[in-house]
Amino acid sequence: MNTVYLSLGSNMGDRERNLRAAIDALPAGGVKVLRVSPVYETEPVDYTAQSWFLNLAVEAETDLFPMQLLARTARIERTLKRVRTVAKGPRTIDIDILLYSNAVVETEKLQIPHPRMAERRFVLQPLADLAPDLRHPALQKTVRELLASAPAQVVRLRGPLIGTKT
Ligand code: PH2
Ligand code: MG
Ligand code: MG
Repeated sequence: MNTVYLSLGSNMGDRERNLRAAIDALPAGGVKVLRVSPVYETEPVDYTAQSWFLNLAVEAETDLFPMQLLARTARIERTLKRVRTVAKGPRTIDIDILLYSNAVVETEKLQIPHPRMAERRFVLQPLADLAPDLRHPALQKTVRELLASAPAQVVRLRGPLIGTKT
């Protein structure tokens, strides 16, 4: 079993419903959800001409290899009708793999730890709620330390995600 951390985001349609549907779809894909962070309403970064996101983090366990896990999360994204129009633009659901045990994966299709996680409060804040003392296997800093030095971004606590099956 490997412990994995995922970042989920939505800024189109019924955002909470999309997050809930993605979390509920994980177990059938071989991903056992252990804990879900609170939901945050977050200012868009990178591509800023888009609506605010709801973001959260998930702690899960899986026997899938990293590339298999990516295939499962991509399938859930497709099922939830994610359409890729603009890079880093609006989406019904985005599921990113942040960490996979202490693994470092460097392929063209998949990089773990997620290459931009250290700069993103919308990732680090919910992750810090679950695992503040977790150490980034490449940067050798804890999530709490990364959050303390991350660039400014508005990240507002909205509260727990209600109604997931897990
Ligand atoms: N995802 C992006 C780009 N920008 N901004 C916020 N606040 N939340 C996101 O999930 C997000 C983003 C690309 O995946
Ligand atoms: Mg993303
Ligand atoms: Mg993504």
